[in-house]
Parts: sequence; structure tokens; C-alpha cells
Amino acid sequence: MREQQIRNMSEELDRDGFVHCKQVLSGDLLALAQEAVESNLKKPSPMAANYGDKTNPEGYFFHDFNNWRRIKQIEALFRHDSIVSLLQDLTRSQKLWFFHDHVLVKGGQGPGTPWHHDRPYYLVDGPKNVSIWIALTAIKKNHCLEFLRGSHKIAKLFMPAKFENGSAMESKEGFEILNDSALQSYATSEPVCFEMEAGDAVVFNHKTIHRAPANDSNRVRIALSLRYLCDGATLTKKVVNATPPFDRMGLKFSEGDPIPENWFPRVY
Ligand SMILES: O=C(O)CCC(=O)C(=O)O
Repeated sequence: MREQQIRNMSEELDRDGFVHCKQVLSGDLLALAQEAVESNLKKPSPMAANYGDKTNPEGYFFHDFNNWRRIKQIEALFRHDSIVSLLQDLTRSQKLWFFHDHVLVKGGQGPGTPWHHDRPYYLVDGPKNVSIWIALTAIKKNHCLEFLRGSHKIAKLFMPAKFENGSAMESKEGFEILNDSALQSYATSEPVCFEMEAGDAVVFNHKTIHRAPANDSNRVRIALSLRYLCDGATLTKKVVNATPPFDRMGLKFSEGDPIPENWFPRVY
């Protein structure tokens, strides 16, 4: 029964570019993830940012990245068998590396996140790379991530959008602008979103186009996204302002190099 369900979910991820996974974390593991975020909020890294609307002091959108080396709860989570084996089953990848963690906390009237896909923000490429975006609070369908079905199969790179105002970053050869008409032509169906309980997750391909609406509820929306690399992953310079900026942190590489495990640990 469970095997069949996982097989269906894996097919869904392959076909649609995303899949909703119920109760990935519960009990002590959910508490561990909540502790990790609290610890991050108390001691943000120099890369942390708040993309809140400056005219609205109530609204904020806190981000921070790549804190697993100093926040041990994050490392315990990304190596935990319940997450690793789920991703192994869903991606059917023979290898899995950890890329980075991303804490996202949206409170008050925290702003929406523009349509984008993650690949152009990352200096890694690969057909199966995924993020597991875990809700650490219950999130209503109208405040959760929304996905364009099948958009991971569009063979294009879209210019990253600035999270603070939704505008496209600089222009760069090889990257297209994801404006309304492009979105209309690529959306084969209505965007898909999910009602999430704390501990539910959505696993999505780094190439899947997604966005999130503003948090106009009176509840803080807390998520921890763990980003992984799968079979076929390589380093790439086809990136705009890499996030996290591993190149500016000292990672030297040539196009197509294999994944350096001293930067991105292998988890199986
Ligand atoms: O949480 C959000 O609002 C956006 C998150 C996102 O785009 C991502 O995790 O890739």
C-alpha cells in the first residue's frame, strides 16, 4: 500500500515537477525543526535579509541560508533517514547531496514571492535536483506555494526575480524574462497549491516555476526548505547572483564540474 503510494508520488514529481507529502515531520523531529528556525531567528547569519514592505512595519519576510554548519539541528534534519529515504524514493536518484538550507518566515502582512524557478539562482544544474519545503506551522492554501504543473520541463532559464519587489534582475544572455505573457503561454493548467499542516512538505524540482502569495493572515508562516542535488548534478556558471553566493565564498570551479563533497555533503 505504502509502496504503491510512494510510487504514485514519485510519478507525480516526475510528471508535474512537485508533490505534496503529508506528515514528513512530526513529534520530536518537528520540534527539532522548529528549534532550528528559532535558533536561526535569534542569531541570523550575515546573509539574512528581510524582504518586508518597508512602508508596513507589521509585515516581514525573513530569509536566511546555509546555516547547517553552525545550527546542528539543521544538519541532524537533512541527514535524517525519514527525509533522506523519502527523497531517495521520490527522486529515484542513486546519489543525494545536500546543497543548502533556507529558512523562510513570513509574518504580519508579509509580501508575496514572485513567479520564478530556483535553478538560475543556484550554481548547480541537474535534471532531478529538488527542494523539500517543510511547513512548520499550519498554512492555508491561499498562503502556500503555488506551482505551474509541468513547468520543470520547459527547456529555458528565466531571469531570477528580486524577492523584495518582484522585478527581474539585470538582463543576461541565455535568460528569458518570466512576464505575464510568458507565464500564460507556459501555464498548461491553473496553478496548484496545497493546504498544509505543520510537518507537511512539498517536494519540487529546482526548475519548477512557483510563487507564494502575501501572508495576509494574522498567523506567522514558517517554513524550512532543504535543498538537495541528485543524479546528474553538476556545477554551472549559468547563474545570476548565486544564492547562496558560494562562488563569492571561495568555491572555484569550471562549467560542468562534479559536485564537490567538501561543500555539499553526500547523504547517501
Ligand atoms: O516561501 C516562499 O514564499 C517562497 C519560497 C521559494 O520560492 C522557494 O523556497 O524556492
